[in-house]
Amino acid sequence: MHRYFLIPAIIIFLIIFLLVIYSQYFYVDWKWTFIPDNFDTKTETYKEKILPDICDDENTAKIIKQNREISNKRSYKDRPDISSSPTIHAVYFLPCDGEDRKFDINGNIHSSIQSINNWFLDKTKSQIISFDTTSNNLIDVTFIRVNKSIKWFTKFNTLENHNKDTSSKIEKIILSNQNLFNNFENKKFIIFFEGWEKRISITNKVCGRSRYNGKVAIFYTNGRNKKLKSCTKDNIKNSNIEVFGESEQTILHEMLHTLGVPFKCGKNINPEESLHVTDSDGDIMNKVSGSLFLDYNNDDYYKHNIPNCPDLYMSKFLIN
Ligand SMILES: [Ca+2]
Ligand SMILES: [Ca+2]
Ligand SMILES: [Zn+2]
Repeated sequence: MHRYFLIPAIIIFLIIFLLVIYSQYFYVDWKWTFIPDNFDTKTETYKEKILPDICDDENTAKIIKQNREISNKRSYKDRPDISSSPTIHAVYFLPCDGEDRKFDINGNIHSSIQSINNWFLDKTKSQIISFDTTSNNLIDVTFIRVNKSIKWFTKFNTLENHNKDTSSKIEKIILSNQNLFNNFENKKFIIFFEGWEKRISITNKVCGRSRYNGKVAIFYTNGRNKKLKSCTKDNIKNSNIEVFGESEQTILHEMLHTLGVPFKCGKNINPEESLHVTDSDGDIMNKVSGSLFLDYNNDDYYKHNIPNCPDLYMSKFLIN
């Protein structure tokens, strides 16, 4: 080949090669196709986001009440309990700058939890999860808004260790406000947080979080911007009682983790992290939260007949 052709060809090849390297490794943002909420598409500039006065990211976390959010259907603390037996209590939890989508009073949380128990009864034939309810049989949801912004909940700081992620911050606020709840020792919590989990990597999309055998499970009801309202396709906003959708699968999966499910003594526990079962990806406790089975083959956590191994069937948080 003639060298007057070869030299430009090599140069062009090198330029393309460098551009590809640059876009892959240095300018990662190009992978995001969505437009941030505060981006003005007309002027093509970022509007500075002004935080409401109630926000205070500097001082200690506090629960705040605003007159305009008060409604006689809404409760800022746990309503009187019907019994003192163990229950899971629901909380609608908002950062100071989160939009109030009224999930606590418009029936969204209630119907989501109803559909979880419909599914649970269908799988067990005899049991449901014991939720804290009101005297007229609605899910008792507590409304909590805190003085911390979504930025505070999700800020990335390399100096912060893993314990300071979004979910740990939420958990800490719940645990340090025990006075809001009756019968606290016998309760676990499902939090519907109007925000999202801090992203650890580009591939990591967290829809729910919980502490194994802990007190608090969290479901993230919002996304980074308007086009990405939730990390699940069927945000609870559109749910109805008949649908056991992706959101409900995540919510149930996280709540079961707080009940210690799956147990380490199960037959098909993932040996790497021992938090999920591996025998079927249709299993609710598979790492992808399936929707078909509550313990596929009954050999891990429900009615498994393994000697000296706990069984969800015997949990105090279930009602026969
Ligand atoms: Ca209650
Ligand atoms: Ca199984
Ligand atoms: Zn899990």
